Amino acid sequence: MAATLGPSGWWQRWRRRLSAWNGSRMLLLLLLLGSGQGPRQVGAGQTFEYLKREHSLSKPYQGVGTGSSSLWNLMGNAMVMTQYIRLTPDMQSKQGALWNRVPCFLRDWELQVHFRIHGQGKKNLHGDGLAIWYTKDRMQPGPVFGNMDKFVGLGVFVDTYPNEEKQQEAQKRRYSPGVQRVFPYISAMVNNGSLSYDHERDGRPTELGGCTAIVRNLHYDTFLVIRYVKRHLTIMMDIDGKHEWRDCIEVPGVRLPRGYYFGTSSITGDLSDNHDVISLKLFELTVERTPEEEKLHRDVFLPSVDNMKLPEASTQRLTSPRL
Ligand SMILES: [Ca+2]
Repeated sequence: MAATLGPSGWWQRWRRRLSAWNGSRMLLLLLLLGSGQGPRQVGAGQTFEYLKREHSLSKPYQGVGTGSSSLWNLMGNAMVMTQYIRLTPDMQSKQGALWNRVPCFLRDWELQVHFRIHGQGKKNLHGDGLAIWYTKDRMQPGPVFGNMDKFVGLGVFVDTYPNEEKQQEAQKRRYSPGVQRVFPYISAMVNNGSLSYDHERDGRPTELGGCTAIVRNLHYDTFLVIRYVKRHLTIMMDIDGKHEWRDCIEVPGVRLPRGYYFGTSSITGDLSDNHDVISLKLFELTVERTPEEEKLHRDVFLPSVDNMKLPEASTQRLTSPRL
């Protein structure tokens, strides 16, 4: 389902901006470390970024806790350490999550995730990975990387264990060329509450796009960026230690309601890993819209993707409470 973009003007500006980033990643990091004071203009375009503290998380994690005054709430086995938040330790059958308490009403945003996945397990003997969420519900434990199934919103998965591939192997089946995915693998899914995430197939039936991301046991920092601008979802990663963003997923026509929650979660089963989140930084992006775009980009009440039919949500509660 992955799609590429036409050469629209704003996208060209984004591309230019990205290449500018590649050359000045250290500067960017320095800016980020000291940012939060007003807007930061990137490049010569019209785009401004504002760090939104109420949706961001960084050391020393003072806003994390269980109380109602905390900006971020922990769940399950998640633990606050001095240098990171550990969603799960490298032990079997653990699950943990971290949820922002403040709903996000921004139209255009970018979430930068600094994370680390590491453990004792050798190749393909580790799991299961972590997920990043922008969803209607929060703090709902379940089977999808520690979060509920049939979620409503966006899920981005950093899946470290190839369940489907292992099953195929056990049945002595081979993939046809071009079908096999190499793990760890990043994929994205948009759900209106009607779809189940198929864990046995690593989400293949519902993925919007994906890419291989060798992210385990690395000695340098690994980052993921989820950008949502003008209904265009872009996911990039910086996992090679080169301070460069690499494209992973691009999907136009993604309609996400406002007022959802950001979160991250992880689960281990028979196999395990340490799944650590070092920081989550949410930027408001200000972009210009033409009057036509303003009309087109009206608020929606259920997540959907253009040209992709999702089954109707089984629960009408999402839009109209049943009397
Ligand atoms: Ca998997």
